[in-house]
Amino acid sequence: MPSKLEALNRWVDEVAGKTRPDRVHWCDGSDAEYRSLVDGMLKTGDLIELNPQTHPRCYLHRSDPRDVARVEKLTVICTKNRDDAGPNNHWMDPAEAHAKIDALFDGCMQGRTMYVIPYCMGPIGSPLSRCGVEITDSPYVVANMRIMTRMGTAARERIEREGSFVKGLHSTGELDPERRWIMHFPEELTIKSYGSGYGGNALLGKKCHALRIASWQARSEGWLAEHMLIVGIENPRHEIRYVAAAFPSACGKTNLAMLIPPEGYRRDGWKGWTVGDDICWMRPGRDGRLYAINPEAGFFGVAPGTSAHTNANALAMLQHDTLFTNVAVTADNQPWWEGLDGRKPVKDWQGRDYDPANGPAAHPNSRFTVRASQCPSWSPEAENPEGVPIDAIVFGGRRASLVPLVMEARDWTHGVLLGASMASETTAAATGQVGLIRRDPMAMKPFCGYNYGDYFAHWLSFDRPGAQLAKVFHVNWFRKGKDGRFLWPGFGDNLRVLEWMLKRVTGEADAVETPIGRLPRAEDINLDGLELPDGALDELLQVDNEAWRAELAAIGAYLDGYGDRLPEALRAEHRRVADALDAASSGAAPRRAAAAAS
Ligand code: GTP
Ligand code: SPV
Ligand code: MN
Repeated sequence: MPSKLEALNRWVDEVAGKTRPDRVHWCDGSDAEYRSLVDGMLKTGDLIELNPQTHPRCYLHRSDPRDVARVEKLTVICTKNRDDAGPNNHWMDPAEAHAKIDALFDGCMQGRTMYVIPYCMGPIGSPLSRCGVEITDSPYVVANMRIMTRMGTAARERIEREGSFVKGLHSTGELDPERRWIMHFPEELTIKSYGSGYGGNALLGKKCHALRIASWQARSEGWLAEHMLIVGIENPRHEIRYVAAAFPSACGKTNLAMLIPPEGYRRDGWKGWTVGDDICWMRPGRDGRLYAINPEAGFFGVAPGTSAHTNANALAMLQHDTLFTNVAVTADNQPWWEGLDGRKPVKDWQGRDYDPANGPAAHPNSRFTVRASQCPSWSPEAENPEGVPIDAIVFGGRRASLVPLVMEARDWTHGVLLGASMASETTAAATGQVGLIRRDPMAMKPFCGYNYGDYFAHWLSFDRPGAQLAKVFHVNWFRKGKDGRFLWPGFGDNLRVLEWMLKRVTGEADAVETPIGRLPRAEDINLDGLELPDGALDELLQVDNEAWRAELAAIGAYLDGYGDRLPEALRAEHRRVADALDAASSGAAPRRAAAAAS
């Protein structure tokens, strides 16, 4: 059924004229529609039913093996002025980009159904939410969008009321990596994606809209669109404080968002409440605090490493009504991945008989798609149209050395520098080599839709009279010892670090001032019930001045790459930290005894 909004109908007609599908289907988001999509995909083999006794209504999708992750080198930002996209993005002139991708869209939906998906990112009634329409020829994309967003009639009605929406056009094309583009036109609120059926390349509401386009809009409208989880931490006094944390892809957001407190903590009444696991939209409220919503309605999470031990909440929600992509299967047709348990898979992610010589059974970037409400720790506040107040912002990366378990920024400006200085090992979430350290400010390197210099300035701008900003921290769960093993147990035990952070927020914990930030003393982290190897915590909290001087030099060189667009205040903050390190090394400045910071 076409829409009451002429502009929407016109665009749909125009796209249909170009792509020439056999049929056009307007999605209503109903259960019956989802059922019929699944039935169709079971017939074509796009989906395989998993064991209905152990995993009712769970299905497996096997991607083309050349299409299993985001492709950053084919992801482009098309702005009139190249500098507006910045050195952090691949750029293409908008006219050239349209011409290139429109040639691929020409007639590409012949013989197929074209689906029109109106969706809302965020609660339908929230002023912070934003809507879009994705047109796609992939029923797999429609099924995923149904789980990941508020999709269908209610979204279409909001779009008709507002009269505007982000346009997203997608076709799986031939899945030929040589004929693939993920293009963004922020000035036109338009996305065009061709040649990939995979997650972030194809579910346009997610990274394309909710981060790349939204970050652009957020800048002009005074809010933030971030690659962050949102979690509520309830303490024994039944106070819930919300934390937003930015870690790069496959660096622990889903796991922290669903954290289960260690046993002793549980006994004392601590609890984690999941609000979001990937994207956070945040803006100052009338009281000056930052309020955040999760624009998504589902999780598209990393399967490998998910187990009853690491993330029991996730495992519980994956027992029914879940789509699995590129996992392995056991002899009795249950989904399986590395790290799940000791069973042996029989088929790998490509459907071959499992042979360890072929590599892991599940693809390292295999994923599950599941409705957020299936998560046992799902927070009722996730539906709050006003969002939740954020008390702590956390940045973190995957760093085998140097970066301590946790540190606190002295103030907002220093916090922005901590975010801008982030670096992390690359992971399987994007194509390319895994394990290389690269700069990934605020975990937004692949997702910031504009020049990072302007983005840092936008972050700094939130520090203004009347603002009641969150405290900013930096963490590293991935520090390794000499034996190559993680020094910190991670997962639920990360609450021990969050407890210190939240007690810093309420003024109940001490910190030690160092040139790079404020750190807890070893005794400030509660280790009750935890066996850490001798000296591990000291190593985790150690600051190596000489190595940090080299790091600051590298950070400075990186930031200089943004030239004139880099805000002077950030440059000055970098100089302040570098000078403090120099002074500490030369002994020129009187060394502060481990003085408690305010
Ligand atoms: P995206 O969905 O790609 O944005 O990733 P994410 O940040 O949500 O990552 P996720 O929580 O799915 O974690 C990715 C991988 O890191 C999984 O294999 C986890 O098991 C592992 N991981 C998560 N948290 C921790 C932790 O605290 N310590 C260790 N050692 N590994 C972790
Ligand atoms: C990520 O890569 O950060 C993801 C998965 O969350 S995707 O949706 O593919 O971007
Ligand atoms: Mn992500």
